[in-house]
Amino acid sequence: MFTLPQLPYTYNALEPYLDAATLEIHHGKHHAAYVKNLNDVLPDKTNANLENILSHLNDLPEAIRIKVRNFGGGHYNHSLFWTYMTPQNSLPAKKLESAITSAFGNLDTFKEKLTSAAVSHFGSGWAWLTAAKTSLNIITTPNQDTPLSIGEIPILGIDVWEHAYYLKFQNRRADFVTAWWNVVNWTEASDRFGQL
Ligand code: MN3
Repeated sequence: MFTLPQLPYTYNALEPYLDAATLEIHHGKHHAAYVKNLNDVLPDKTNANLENILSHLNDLPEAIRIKVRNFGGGHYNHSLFWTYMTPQNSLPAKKLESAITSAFGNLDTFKEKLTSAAVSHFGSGWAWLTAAKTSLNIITTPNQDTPLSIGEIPILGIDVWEHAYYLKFQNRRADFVTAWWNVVNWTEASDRFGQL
């Protein structure tokens, strides 16, 4: 059984940047539905390694491949997304900051580039900072596709589906992304990068 992880903070913890109503529906309804649907598709996968499954989607039977890609990806991406945010102030650790500086010039330029990728991504999807072999990349993925399925490791990412922001920001995705930077959990991103 795949299970909905608890948020590492309360629904109102990211106010005023991200509102409690959106977070509650996003986690308690949208993410919960991905978990339920994934369990319907893969009912016997006790202790299944989702990262491994999503990294090798082509090994799955064709009849369930797209469902696992969507529901499994939805579960995986959202599980990451909650940890990418925090009400606490945080800064990138030295190793991540150096890698960002050498890949993008400096932290502000990186933030501009990830923002631009997130805002210009057409339709539903995600914008990511990923690691692939020796490089850091900014990518976007459509729908619930994960960086894993193209061989990249997610370090930080933002959900740009309308359900992530519409209640508070309506069509203003750029304002949502700007607000999101205030709650980014740099400690988490640094830990993930540090483990590579
Ligand atoms: Mn979402």
